[in-house]
Amino acid sequence: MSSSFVSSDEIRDRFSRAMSAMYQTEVPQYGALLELVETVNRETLEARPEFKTSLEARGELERLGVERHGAIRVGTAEELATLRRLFAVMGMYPVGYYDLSEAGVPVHSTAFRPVSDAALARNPFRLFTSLLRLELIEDSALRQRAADILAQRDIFTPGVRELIAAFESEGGLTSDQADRFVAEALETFRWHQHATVDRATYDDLHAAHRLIADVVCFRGPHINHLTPRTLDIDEVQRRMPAVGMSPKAVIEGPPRRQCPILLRQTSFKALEELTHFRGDDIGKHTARFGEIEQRGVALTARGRQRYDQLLNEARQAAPGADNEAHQAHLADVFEAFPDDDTILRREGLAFFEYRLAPGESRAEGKLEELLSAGKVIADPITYEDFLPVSAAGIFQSNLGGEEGQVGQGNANREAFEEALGAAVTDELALYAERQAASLKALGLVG
Ligand code: OOG
Ligand code: NI
Repeated sequence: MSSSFVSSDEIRDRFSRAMSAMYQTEVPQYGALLELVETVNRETLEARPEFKTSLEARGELERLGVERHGAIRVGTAEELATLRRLFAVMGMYPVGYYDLSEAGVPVHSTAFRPVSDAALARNPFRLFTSLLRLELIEDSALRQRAADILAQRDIFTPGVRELIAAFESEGGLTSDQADRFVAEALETFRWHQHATVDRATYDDLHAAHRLIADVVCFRGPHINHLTPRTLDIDEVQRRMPAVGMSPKAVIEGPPRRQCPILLRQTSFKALEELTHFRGDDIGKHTARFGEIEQRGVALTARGRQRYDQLLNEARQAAPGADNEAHQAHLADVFEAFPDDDTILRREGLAFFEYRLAPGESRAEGKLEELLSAGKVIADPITYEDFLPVSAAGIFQSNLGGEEGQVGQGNANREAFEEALGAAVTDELALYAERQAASLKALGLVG
């Protein structure tokens, strides 16, 4: 590779900053959310110095301030496949398959994200990317109309197509090319006040499912939210109303814990935005919002099964929509899930990364003994992915809370991968590799 190329990590970093700046001008409330999260993070670190030290040791503190994730929705296989090539320029690859039809949302999804430890540490920016499943629209005439509209648009600028091709043939981009790439790529995700269809078409598609109207009726896949990472999601949720945001009713995911697991998320509700339709009609479209997330340890297949079981159990007997009651109920049910790093590790419920304690030069002996003696440290590996049930909750909160009338629960990973033009990486394999590599580097076995 020519040394005049900038790294993909650098391009991703520039892009995520540019995306954040654009979204703050498009949705000013998002800027206010960033400020709120920053304040709460600062206060949390001040109040808990030992927590700060442990985040620092794990390299988590530095990346805390950079953007975490966003979400987009596309309509065709060609759009998805080109996005795959576009994200590869930024070192973002498809990880995981999420079936949202389970929850009545007619899409399936992946997350484009960095995969190596170094890339994640530099800037973990990721995009939850959903492909509309037109086959789940029952009305065949409407299905055809949506497909025809989608076939007419090109969501990419000629400039970005050229730069993607240059990256692929040359193996990289120079700094100037990278800047142009960021500017051109950003165009794909910009909000357009002007719909590409008339009011009647919008209304028909909207009636089939709000999400279908959102994907089909605009020039491109506008970024629909960005999500900073908070260290105390309960506190941010509590403070949202005071800064003029209307939080979604409940925080998705597991309850608050000593040893946070997976991912907790909440959002402020989507804004009603003025939309111009063809034929000079004006209306409103509701799609864009702000979200926050708090990340915990990645669970093994076993831990994840346990989580899914308990979450299901909790959902069988959900006590109303109020967040406090919801959280108290979840906390009761999750009593059954160990809340101690050592137990999570010994029971094989979560992934850990091993390192020598400060001052140690070699790891000699058995792993458990070295850990007990404090010579080796096991750090929880942060969960970098998403949760389908939570994602459905986020979708629904900004789609007006309704359950769509689409075919439920028919995952089709093969069709998704065919549209994508590649297989998605299994996220559990990535965490397992990272854990194994850390042991190997110490000359130890698990
Ligand atoms: C994506 C919703 C899922 C998350 O954080 O789980 C998501 C969307 O609304 O397009 O972003
Ligand atoms: Ni999100």
